[in-house]
Amino acid sequence: MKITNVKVLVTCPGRNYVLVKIETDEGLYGWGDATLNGRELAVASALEDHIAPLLIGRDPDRIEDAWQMIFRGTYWRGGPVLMTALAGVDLALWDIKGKRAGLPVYSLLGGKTREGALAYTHCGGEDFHEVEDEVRAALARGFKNVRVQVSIPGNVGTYGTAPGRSTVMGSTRPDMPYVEQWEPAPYLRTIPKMFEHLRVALGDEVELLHDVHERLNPIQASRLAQELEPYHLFFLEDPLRPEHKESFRLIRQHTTTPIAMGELFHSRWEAVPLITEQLIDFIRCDIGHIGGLTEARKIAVLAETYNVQTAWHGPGDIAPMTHAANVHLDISIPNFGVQEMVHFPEVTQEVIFGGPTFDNGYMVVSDRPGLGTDVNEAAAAKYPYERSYLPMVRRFDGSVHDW
Ligand code: CS2
Ligand code: MG
Repeated sequence: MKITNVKVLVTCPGRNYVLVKIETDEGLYGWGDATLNGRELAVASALEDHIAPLLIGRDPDRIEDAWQMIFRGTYWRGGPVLMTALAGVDLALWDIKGKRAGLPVYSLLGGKTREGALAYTHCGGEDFHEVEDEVRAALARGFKNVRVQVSIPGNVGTYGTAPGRSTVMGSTRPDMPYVEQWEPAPYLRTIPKMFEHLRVALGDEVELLHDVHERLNPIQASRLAQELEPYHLFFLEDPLRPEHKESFRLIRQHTTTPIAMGELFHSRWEAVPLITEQLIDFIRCDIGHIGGLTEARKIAVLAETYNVQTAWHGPGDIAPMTHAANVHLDISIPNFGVQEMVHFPEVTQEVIFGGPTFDNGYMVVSDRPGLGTDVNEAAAAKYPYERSYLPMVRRFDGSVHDW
């Protein structure tokens, strides 16, 4: 079997996605996801202009060799754009391999270790009562784990809650980044109070998670993690930016709150110290930005060796193929922890269908060969790319902060 064509499809059914279709001379094809929020066209160009020509004529069965060739075959390797492009190719090749074998990808990865992947969903609100109501609604839908985020008094727009279109320092145009205003002090005062409210209102059984979204400095993150200990979080996510791996030691010295990190990693070497020094409890790489299933399963094995569990990134700005890859890997490894999920809107499912489904707190994938997802290319053509950016954040004094 030979690869005959690599098609890159940029479509915007609800939000922009970059999809990769690898076609073969025997009629089999595979779809991958190469979506990088806010820099979609950079990835599309990396694929169309640089990577696709290297794949034509190759045997699609040789996934590891293709991975090594694409990753190591460029002198300046890695980074989010190139690793997202590589992930798109990798997922498409695993999709083909499954179709060729007549097996779902989880079977190729060693078969089921569990029936489904315990899922968590996002609950956000303007105040504690609104968050509580969202958690109750999520529990009623069958979730047992929920991530909770709340607006911060005085801040404009807070990650995980209604976006704040600050007109103070940014544009309100839909095709330009809106600017949020954020200060750490009110955030650090508010979050422990939110968990106090939720534990009193909901009890101890519901598993609560929180995403700091990399906005704190090491001592602030250590203080927050310590103050949250009484509320027994399932995990506290992304307390620091990935550039500060050594500072996770400070957090560890101050708390037993479980720590999760990894969605911003674009290389397994970023994960190594946090795993081998057991500075984290959950590794949360984004399979669509770390280089695909071929790379993620190597990280899962390293994590297993150090008793670290997986919690792959599962946001709304990666396509259902990556969510499917998450679950195929989740249900074929021994050290699965939890799986972030989102419900895709109808308009997205019109274009990209066959993704994982939700069943009473767990995500499941079909037994269809490959990843199980497919794309309606005619429908995709109805939704052309629309430039959009992730938000930006500035402090009240106008200085840039991390979103
Ligand atoms: C978040 C993401 O889901 C999460 O854990 O960190 O929603 C993240 O903000 C986006 O994927 C950024 O593009
Ligand atoms: Mg996150």
